[in-house]
Amino acid sequence: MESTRDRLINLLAENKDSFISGQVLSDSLNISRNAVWKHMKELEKDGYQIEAKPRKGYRIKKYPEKLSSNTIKWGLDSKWIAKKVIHLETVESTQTIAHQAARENSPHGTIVVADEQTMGRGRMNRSWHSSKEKGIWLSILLRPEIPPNHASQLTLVTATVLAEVLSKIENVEPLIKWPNDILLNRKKTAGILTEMQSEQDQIQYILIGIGLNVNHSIHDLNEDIQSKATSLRIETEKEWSVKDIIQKLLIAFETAYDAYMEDGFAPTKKKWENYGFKIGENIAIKTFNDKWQGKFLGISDEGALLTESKDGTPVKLYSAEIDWFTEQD
Ligand code: BTX
Repeated sequence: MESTRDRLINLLAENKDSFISGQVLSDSLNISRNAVWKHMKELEKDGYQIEAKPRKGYRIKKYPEKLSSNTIKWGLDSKWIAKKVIHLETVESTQTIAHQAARENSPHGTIVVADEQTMGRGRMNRSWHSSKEKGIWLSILLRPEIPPNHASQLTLVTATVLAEVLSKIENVEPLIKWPNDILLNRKKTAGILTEMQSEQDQIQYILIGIGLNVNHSIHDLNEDIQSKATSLRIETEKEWSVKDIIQKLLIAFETAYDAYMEDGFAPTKKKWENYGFKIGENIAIKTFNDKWQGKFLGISDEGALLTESKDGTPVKLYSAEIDWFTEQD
């Protein structure tokens, strides 16, 4: 059940540019006009700017910066993403909450956002540091009708979206380290974790987990990652609105996802390659039984890493250890 406060915010949000009279609000919410007025005072205390005009009524002028389901939805002109927003202050991992939401039939496009994660997850059981209100810790629930072996393409779609959104910021030049780390000045600022629940040939759901360091100072980054991680604030020397970036990401993601469903992976491949870290340069490759150096050629039509084999012919690698940071001859 939605609280009266949430219903009040929704009513005001639906009439974004006009006023709603106290009487209409009181009738719709079944509370007294005095109670409406009291709710408005509470909203102001929480950082909402309310404009009240005699004989006209109320309107929200500005939302608070603080994340909540309401502030994320406010002004978010989306078709299907984030129609359901689950916002929590502290969670172990937004992925865990999103799995639960998926099992409870939450719709395609549901998002889970937290201010802080105490056990944020990276790939292969690694951990992801997610300090309070410093970054974006977000999971997107998708129910795509694609074969399960195409799921990793959605990770590359997401990496491209992150790079595109960040590249719009002045003096920020993101690169994607294959498959999906976002680097600024060769340091990791975002990571993506894709988890899938599927049957043999059918996806039940996919969770795309995005972690993006936004307002961390160097001291807010854990010691073990200080030399290889960064944040938008460290790179631009400015604080950023986490809420605005979430909204930009969601809209860009929705557009990119729809385009992927419509046109397949080819357009994403091209975009991804625009941002590919070390494309055209030599990298050191280690597979389970071999080691060599070859030029990084790009990604294949399915999203595999395309490099030169020992004899110089192109080869696709689906998993390999790459030495990205040591300069090769
Ligand atoms: P990954 O396995 O590519 O990266 C994990 C590695 O990155 C760690 O071992 C560590 O070296 C480094 N690292 C950890 N935290 C950070 C950080 N804040 N910034 C830069 N480097 C870091 C990448 O995994 C996938 C991360 C997804 C995180 C999101 S947050 C929302 C969702 N919920 C959740 O639990 N995970 C995802």
